[in-house]
Amino acid sequence: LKQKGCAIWITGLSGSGKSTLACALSRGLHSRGKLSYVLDGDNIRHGLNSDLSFQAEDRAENIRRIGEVAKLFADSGIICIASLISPYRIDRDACRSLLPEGDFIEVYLDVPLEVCESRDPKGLYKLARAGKIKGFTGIDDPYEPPLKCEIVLQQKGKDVLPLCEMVETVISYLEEKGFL
Ligand code: GGZ
Repeated sequence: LKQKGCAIWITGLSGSGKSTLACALSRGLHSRGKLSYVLDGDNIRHGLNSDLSFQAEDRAENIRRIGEVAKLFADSGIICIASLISPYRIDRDACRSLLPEGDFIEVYLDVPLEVCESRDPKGLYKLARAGKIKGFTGIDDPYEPPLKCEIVLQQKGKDVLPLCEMVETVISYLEEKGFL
């Protein structure tokens, strides 16, 4: 097998577009003949992690398990794309340390809270503002942005970054680092 695996770890607020980016990236890799697999927090919480809540300890466990699974995928030569809020730096750093140096690629989807809240695709921000969901990230629960990470995707000005541009940025990084 010629392909070298890695973990692409997409972090950001709810509604920042992590799942959309993960999916588009996976398709982009597929069209280049590269095998990838998406581990999406929201999906995995319906199966493997259905026993976990959104309290800090359970978020830590959610992130830890996804990190361990990502490590297994990367080990097998697959490009694993993990998309989950992963709000705590310490939890993301613990996942980073599971993988060989250079194989954990942290991507910060830096979308302002106001933008995520105005999208509110599932109406969760509305519920959180109304106090019907407690401990919602960005509202009454913390989000710690990366201090230093491999890729920051930040919009310039009013318009959101086009999806294809974000995919291109990540793919160029993978090419540059010899993963593609
Ligand atoms: C944050 C929550 C919460 C709370 C439910 N806080 O945007 P979504 O809806 O589709 O994805 C979010 C998902 C978060 O799961 P993660 O596994 O990514 O989170 S973490 O990494 O922090 O463990 C959101 C929904 O679940 N959701 N309650 N209280 N997001």
